[in-house]
Amino acid sequence: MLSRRNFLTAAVGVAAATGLAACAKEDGTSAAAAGSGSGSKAITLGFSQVGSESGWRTANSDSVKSAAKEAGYTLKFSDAQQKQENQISAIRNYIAQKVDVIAFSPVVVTGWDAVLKEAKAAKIPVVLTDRSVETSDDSLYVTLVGSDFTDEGRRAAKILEKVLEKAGHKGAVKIAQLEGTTGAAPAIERAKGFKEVMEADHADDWKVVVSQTGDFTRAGGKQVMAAFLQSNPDINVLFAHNDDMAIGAIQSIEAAGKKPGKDILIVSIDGVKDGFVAMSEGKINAIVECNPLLGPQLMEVVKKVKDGETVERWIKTKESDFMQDQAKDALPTRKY
Ligand code: GYE
Repeated sequence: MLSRRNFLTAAVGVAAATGLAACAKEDGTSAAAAGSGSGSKAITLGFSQVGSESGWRTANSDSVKSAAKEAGYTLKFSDAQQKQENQISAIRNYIAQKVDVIAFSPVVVTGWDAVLKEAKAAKIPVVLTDRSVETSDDSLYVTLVGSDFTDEGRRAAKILEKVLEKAGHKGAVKIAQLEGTTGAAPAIERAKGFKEVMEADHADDWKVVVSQTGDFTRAGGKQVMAAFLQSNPDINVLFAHNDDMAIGAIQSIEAAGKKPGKDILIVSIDGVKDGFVAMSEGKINAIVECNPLLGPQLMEVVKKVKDGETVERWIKTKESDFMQDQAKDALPTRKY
């Protein structure tokens, strides 16, 4: 498997973009005219969304829809309800409808080669947003617009160091991990980045004692945390791969008579409004931001791709980290 880092250095984007230039010519739209708004054919973008599993996803869908509107594109949008087969059929539909560009946020990393080959054969360029895929042929997609999830995992471990210090925590750190959707890039990579820092710097005192998927949902987080607390009542840290699972877990922690943010220190990822609310109430200790507002960047890339321009292989999102004492000030400025 090629890591995301290797993707960066891969020169395949150039090859893919060359293919796209031909595609732009074939539909009779000149690069200069495409999407310029001066009576030219507007861009039709087919977008297959993962689902509506989290606050992050809602903000991401809204961002894609409003940015497409703003750019004057025709957007065909479908929600796959976290099912790969639904995404594959949505992509096949977009191919049949001969959209100009297909964008999608792949629910899991594997199993895309066949449908991506169909898109390539139809000369429809594919842009990944948010999540990456593993593929045997790097020319099957042009670029990824999204975050560095491995780094988010590392940042979560680093911020946990601060949280433990602030709490004056002594002794063993017994971590419960709520993983995202099994096989999804953010679940794999966040776990990997966290583990990397843990093994390098805290091999003696930190241990992930339980780890299971909560599928990035509140209901999943709540249910799995309840089971964790039964099997491992001595857990003192929760690392949740997203805010929604942390919020679900908080309900189970409280139901078990414990104080979230005190008896169990909580670090999560995303930075959605409800996460900030929980943080300002002292229930989440720190959040690593993952920015869902990818719409405007995506529309820019789609235009370039349609025009046959070369784009970077991975267009990374910029994000920050937040500790509890910053939550109240930051809350009114959160856009999602
Ligand atoms: O963290 C989670 C969502 O892929 C980055 O998916 C995204 C993740 C996000 O369901 O809340």
